[in-house]
Amino acid sequence: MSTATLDSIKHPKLKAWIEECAAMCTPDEIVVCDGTQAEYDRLTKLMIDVGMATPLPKRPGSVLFRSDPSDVARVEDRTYIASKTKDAAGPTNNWIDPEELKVIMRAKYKGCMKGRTMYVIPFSMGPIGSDIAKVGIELTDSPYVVTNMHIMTRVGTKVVEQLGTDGEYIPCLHSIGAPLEAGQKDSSWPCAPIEDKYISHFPEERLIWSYGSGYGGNALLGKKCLALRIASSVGKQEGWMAEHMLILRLTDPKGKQYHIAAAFPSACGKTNLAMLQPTIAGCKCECIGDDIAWMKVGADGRLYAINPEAGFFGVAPGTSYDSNPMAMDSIKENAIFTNCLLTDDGDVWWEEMDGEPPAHGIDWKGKEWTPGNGEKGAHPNARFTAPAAQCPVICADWEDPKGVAIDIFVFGGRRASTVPLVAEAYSFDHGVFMGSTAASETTAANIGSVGNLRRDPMAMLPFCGYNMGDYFQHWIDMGDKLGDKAPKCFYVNWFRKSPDGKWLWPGFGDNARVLKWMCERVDGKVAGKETCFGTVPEATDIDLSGLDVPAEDMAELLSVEPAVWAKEVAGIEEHFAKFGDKLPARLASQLDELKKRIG
Ligand code: GTP
Ligand code: SPV
Ligand code: MN
Repeated sequence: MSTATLDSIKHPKLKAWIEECAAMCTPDEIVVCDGTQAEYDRLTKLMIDVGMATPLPKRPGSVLFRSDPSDVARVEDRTYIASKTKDAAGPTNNWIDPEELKVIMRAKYKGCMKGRTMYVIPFSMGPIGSDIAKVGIELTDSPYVVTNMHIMTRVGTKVVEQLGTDGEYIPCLHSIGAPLEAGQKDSSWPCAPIEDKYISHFPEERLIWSYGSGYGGNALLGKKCLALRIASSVGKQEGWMAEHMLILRLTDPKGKQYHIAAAFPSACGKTNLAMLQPTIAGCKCECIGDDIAWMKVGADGRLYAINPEAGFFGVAPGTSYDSNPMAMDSIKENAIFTNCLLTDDGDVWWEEMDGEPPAHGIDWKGKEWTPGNGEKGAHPNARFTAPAAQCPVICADWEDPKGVAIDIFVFGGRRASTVPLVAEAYSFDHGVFMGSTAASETTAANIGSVGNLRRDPMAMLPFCGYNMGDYFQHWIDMGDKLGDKAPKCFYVNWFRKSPDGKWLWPGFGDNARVLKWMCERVDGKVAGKETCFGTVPEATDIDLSGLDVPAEDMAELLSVEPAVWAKEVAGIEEHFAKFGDKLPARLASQLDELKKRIG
């Protein structure tokens, strides 16, 4: 099979950039990816042959990878927004002067691809040719990144053709940061130590430089780096939105469609909600996207969303036929698994998968494992990569270049207390206030401590590519532009716990009951009671048919206690204080309104 060389690139600026990067990184070889199945198969075989990947006979076309134990998640501490001024990056981002950062990183990139191949990955975020789509070119020395990008984005020759000789693209340079000396044995997951990792964004130049990690959002640069950090900054300038949101379509028994976009922090339930199977009769849900939404105002004044991705990079632990059957069916074949347990019969397993755990297996660290040996079989941030087209409930319109008109925005997070199951905002501004003050307990999706409460506005804390005060203002401006066509805003919390630590709400497919209430609210068909936080349903307002949640649990789930919220206000004030005069006045007045409602 032929591998295209640089000669196939007819875009002088692109070619010059690739040559410049190659001169710095000194790979042994350059391969331009064509995005074909043959290319995917060739690279997968190469990784199997050198022992990086393990084939999974139980899942045709699928393989398992085990990462280095130091390289298991995004690294927020080592992620930078290198805008020209610190103020442009704002108080929530790590900032370094771009020129200073480039000096540091050039030294790291120097010779970093020695002994390796540099792959040139032309990819489109969004359907090729859609006017919302954007082209990126990722240069990487990781074949794992290439096969994952094949699934997660639209890779191939068509993208290069679309660029022509002068089309716009976002350059994304990636290296695992592990040059290979002649005769040196490669490790099965080469990467650089944590203190050498850099995930860097240059928003004014629309440039991404990533070094040292091969995992997820650190390395698959179309996802968080391009589709969120760079795109959010471009969206601010151009008047559109790039959000950390799933997109789903709910169809009611009369055939009326509602499109819902929901922002929850990493590992807080987006993939699950995106594919939910309602436990109530009559309503149908279909998936459009599970992580990112790009949204523009259409000619009719409504907000249209596309999913810029082409695959799912989903959290494996907790995924089961019981919790998320549609995800389970999406990963039966042609999937990549990372940091899951390998069973003796050539399958993968993770904590809380259906049925009994296997009697024996090889854990994510490559060690012998038996149930109860005190180790986790899969890493808590173990992931599957699977084509979105394999999801049985993927919406027929998921690749429609014009997108779907959003009716409902949902914000949320993991809160063991304080926040009710669901609340509706009193206005769009109040919805922006809810989103901007969203808080959640931290998860294993980032390297760092797990379970600490932090403010994660619109689930964008790690993903906003510019000053978050300006981002809040952008939300308010979008609301003004949309006027009465703006989506209605809600806030949910699937994660409230009883004093003895049990989930009060069954979650997953039963979350459709909450979505149904939202849709009925949009149509003015159902009641709710006003609380200081927002409009909250009474238990009788939600369809609880066939569900046996005890009445006292429902009461707890729907309770909003002013005394508790008075304490919450202190946390919100501290959070808002960070933004200084960048805090939009209308959010400050929303805080005043909240205080008045608390009394
Ligand atoms: P990222 O891919 O990191 O952005 O995560 P995500 O937001 O897509 O989260 P995901 O749907 O993968 O869920 C993460 C974890 O939360 C999994 O272990 C799920 O089982 C669990 N989870 C999801 N939805 C619910 C729910 O409704 N209730 C409870 N209790 N757990 C849930
Ligand atoms: C997230 O952390 O929100 C993810 C996983 O979707 S990663 O792609 O690694 O960012
Ligand atoms: Mn995510």
